[in-house]
Amino acid sequence: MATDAETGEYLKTLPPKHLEPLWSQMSLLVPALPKPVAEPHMWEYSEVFPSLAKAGEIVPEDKAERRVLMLVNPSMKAPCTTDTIYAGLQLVNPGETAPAHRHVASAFRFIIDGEGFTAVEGQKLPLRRGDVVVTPAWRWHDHGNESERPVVWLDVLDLPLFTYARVNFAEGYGEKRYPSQPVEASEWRHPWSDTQKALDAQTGDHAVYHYRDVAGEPLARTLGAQAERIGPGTATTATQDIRSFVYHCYAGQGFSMVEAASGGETLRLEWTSRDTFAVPAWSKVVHVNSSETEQAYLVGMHDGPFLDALGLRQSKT
Ligand code: 1HN
Repeated sequence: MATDAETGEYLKTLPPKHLEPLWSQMSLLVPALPKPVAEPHMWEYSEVFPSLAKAGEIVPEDKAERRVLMLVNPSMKAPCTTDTIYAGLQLVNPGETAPAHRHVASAFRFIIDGEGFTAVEGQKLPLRRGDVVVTPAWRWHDHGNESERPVVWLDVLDLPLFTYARVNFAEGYGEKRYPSQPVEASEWRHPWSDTQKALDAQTGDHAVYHYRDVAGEPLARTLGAQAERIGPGTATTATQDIRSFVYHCYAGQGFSMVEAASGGETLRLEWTSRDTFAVPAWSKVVHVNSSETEQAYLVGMHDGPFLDALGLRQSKT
């Protein structure tokens, strides 16, 4: 056996060779539990919207390719809302255009207020409250607003994945708009009325609807979306999932009890219509509808397809 002094001398010889011992870091690299950096966090719309509206006044169209406030997890840096998911709130004023571009990252949009349009690869789709509209990877897209009021939506992208695989890049289209034709029904547009119908058709106090594309697959190769209905005065059963979620409340009033993977205090995140919150991987979660009379509707964007593609989806049981 070497003495401590000998081991110390030996360890000093490693860094100049760009070597490090695994044995002193093994439990960090292979922890006993999933170890997201993100923490549970709530962005109340009543707090975010005034800042976004201000950006709508002081940040002109030509100074922001996209006028977005990013929802940055308190334990992380932009673009992380969770370890794998980026979310932001975007505002387009009447008459403005968010110019055409395309990129490797995939985007979902959940429309919060107002009415606008997004043109995805030539399909000019309406953006109406509650709709989920998908911009698949590498499709031309621009946004606009032909109404009299600002349109606001939640953007959800797989951007944090590109902090590891640095292969996201974008191309601008030369002109503000990519040529498009108005379309109501599209494989990329999921109107709220269809979602609510599917949720209300399910019996029981907790209904889950998984958004699917025309091939029956999740909406992106990296990200998926689900909507949930929680009956008046009821709570969901506790889940603990390796997926992380960005949740958005479409309607209702309630709270989510979120215990982080690392344990510790359980956070109570109060939500109402238009609020958005982050649920990191492996959190224990219960959603509670605190209204005795109204249904609550949540939409959860998650990284399930990414985890599944890599064979990483595990549960402890
Ligand atoms: C993007 O292209 C949009 O097209 C929104 O509306 C948010 C965040 C980061 C990178 C690209 C959009 C984005 C984005």
